[in-house]
Amino acid sequence: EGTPSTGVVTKPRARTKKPSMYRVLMLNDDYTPMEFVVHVLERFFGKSHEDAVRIMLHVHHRGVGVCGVFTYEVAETKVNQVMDLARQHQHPLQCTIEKDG
Ligand code: TYC
Repeated sequence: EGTPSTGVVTKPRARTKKPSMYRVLMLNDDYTPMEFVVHVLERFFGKSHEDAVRIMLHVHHRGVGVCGVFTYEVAETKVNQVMDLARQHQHPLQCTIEKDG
């Protein structure tokens, strides 16, 4: 009667939950040069030149766009890197974080 024993013992996996993910959003403004935004997307978000141009134009036309999705600490670091470089160049470029999902 019952399931025949195989002698194989399986250990229940300790439950691990996936970390919450966060979108880094880029906001449009009237002053930051398009080439600067493209450079930021290539340098800090690892985008190809073609993808960087596409995202920049999306933001330019729609007002906001997603640069990438990261864990909170990584997203925060990216935002700080973008804002620091923008400040150094005296561009008003703004970047924010929002929870994914
Ligand atoms: N609107 C800017 C311009 O016309 C370009 C721009 C694109 C600025 C994306 C910010 O996140 C941005 N020079």
